[in-house]
Amino acid sequence: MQRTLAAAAAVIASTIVMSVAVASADHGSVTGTVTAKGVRTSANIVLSLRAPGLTVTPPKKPIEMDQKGMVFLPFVLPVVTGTTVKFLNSDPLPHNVFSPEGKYNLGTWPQGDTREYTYKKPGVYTQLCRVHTEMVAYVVVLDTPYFATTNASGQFEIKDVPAGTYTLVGWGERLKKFEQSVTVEDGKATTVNITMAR
Ligand SMILES: [Cu+2]
Repeated sequence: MQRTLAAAAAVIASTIVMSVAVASADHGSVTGTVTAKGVRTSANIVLSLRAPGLTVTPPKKPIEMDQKGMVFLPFVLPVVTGTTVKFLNSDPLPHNVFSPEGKYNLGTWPQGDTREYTYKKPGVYTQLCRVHTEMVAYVVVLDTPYFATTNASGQFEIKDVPAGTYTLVGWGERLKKFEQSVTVEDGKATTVNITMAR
């Protein structure tokens, strides 16, 4: 009987230790607002946290970028290095995808067909269409799992970030690159308000 009680106590003790461990693994976040000057919107700005030794795991399934209503959707697509992007065409006419930085041209294809491209190096890849010269989008390839894109109000939230010191990097179309050191604490939100300019 005593042995059973001791065993039960041991189980309870280990359960408590486990729940404490889960609580302490409650990561922090970085939130804030970007004010973009000299451009018409503070939306679609990619904020990412950089630090030495960060590793990324690309998703098993491709991430989609559509061409619909004569625009690329989304306009800015942040992904981690190694991600495959599937380019769709939802319009009743042919579209093309090529990228000057990536030096790839996936061809021109009709509605319903798709093409894929795997991004092996970090960087910003402009997506253009040879058929419609006004079409433009960006695939932003990152060597960090911690990133977010600003909404229409310029707000962003990078979630589930382990405690530590990072370099917060901002990228937006036609804007100068932004960099600032930020410290993240577990269980807390670090708020950073940023101004970016052309
Ligand atoms: Cu097109």
